[in-house]
Amino acid sequence: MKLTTAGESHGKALVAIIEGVPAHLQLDVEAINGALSLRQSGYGRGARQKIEKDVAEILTGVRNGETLGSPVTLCIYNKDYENWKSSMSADSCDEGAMAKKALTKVRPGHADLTGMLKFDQTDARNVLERASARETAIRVAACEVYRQYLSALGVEIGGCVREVCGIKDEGEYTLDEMKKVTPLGMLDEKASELAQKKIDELKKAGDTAGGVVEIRVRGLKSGFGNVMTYAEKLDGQLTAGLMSIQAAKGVEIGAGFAVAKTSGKDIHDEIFYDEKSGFYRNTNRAGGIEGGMSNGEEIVIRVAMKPIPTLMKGLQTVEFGTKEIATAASERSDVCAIFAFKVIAEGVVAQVLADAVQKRLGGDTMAQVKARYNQLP
Ligand code: EPS
Repeated sequence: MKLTTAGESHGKALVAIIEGVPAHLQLDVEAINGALSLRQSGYGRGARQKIEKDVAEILTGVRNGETLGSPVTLCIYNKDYENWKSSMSADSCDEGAMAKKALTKVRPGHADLTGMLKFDQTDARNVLERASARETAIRVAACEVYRQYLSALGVEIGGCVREVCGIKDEGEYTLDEMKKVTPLGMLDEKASELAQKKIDELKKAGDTAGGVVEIRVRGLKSGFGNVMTYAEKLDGQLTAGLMSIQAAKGVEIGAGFAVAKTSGKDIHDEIFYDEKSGFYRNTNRAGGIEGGMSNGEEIVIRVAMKPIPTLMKGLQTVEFGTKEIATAASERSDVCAIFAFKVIAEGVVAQVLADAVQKRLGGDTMAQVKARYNQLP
């Protein structure tokens, strides 16, 4: 299933096309819009979310609530476009309005400078409009289609926030507990309170915060992904998918970097068998993936998000035209978008796994996919 997204942050709309969705997947549009409103929420979000109320419109590929097997097109109209028409219109922009919105004091950590050099631009707006995490609105909508595909097979995804700017939640939680919605996505109340205070302090200082999210998947049978070809390894695909999220800087699967701190005896999950459960393990340090394939245990992934690079109190930089020392541009920004990051990461995990399932099983209809899935051990 191939996903393409398009759209500028302050352009008319964001669009996604998904090819290869089997026919007869019942699409729950309310759930798509529920995921969109979750993505807009969370402590530390900025003023743009007060303007937008993201709602997805299905343009193609669905009839009477069911997919047809044709490309599915989703669209979210940007309400803010009304305020940006004169500088963002596809045909005739006003030169003065474009100059007013131009960004040349390139932001460290953002795509501004490298993008301008790559695409031969003198205004970073021509890069940042696409680099912006606004793109994740339509990605979340599209990923909800993949999530509903997995859900039809009994595969569930949940997540929580594990860290914000050094404040950690190290509690042990089940996937069901992770479904609880909290202000910051952190489940430990004390840690969440501390993190919210930290966000308030950073806001006052014109600064931003990142964090770590944990994503879990329950119910995926073993054998998805492929040990035989490096490109099809499931951990590789998950990592690539998650690293494509704006601001992602690191991915750990299972014990992750901790594997380097101990010996093989303490890190590998011993294998057991009984008649009722078949093969099983009592530990899951592999995070549900061995040899690049799902092993039937819960998939456990952590992703690190860097602090958003648009700081209200800008860092030192160079003005693109004059090459003089400057303070980086400070556009309206979120202080911390870790809750949104969690929602997006869950969606991306759904996308990668649904793709792996469809690739292995094939099928033109959901009935065929389900029958093939149910036959697997
Ligand atoms: C975002 C919308 C953007 C930013 C943010 C994510 O809106 P605007 O640029 O109009 O304020 O709030 O994007 C960034 C953090 C960024 O660096 O571009 C959204 O809808 O998620």
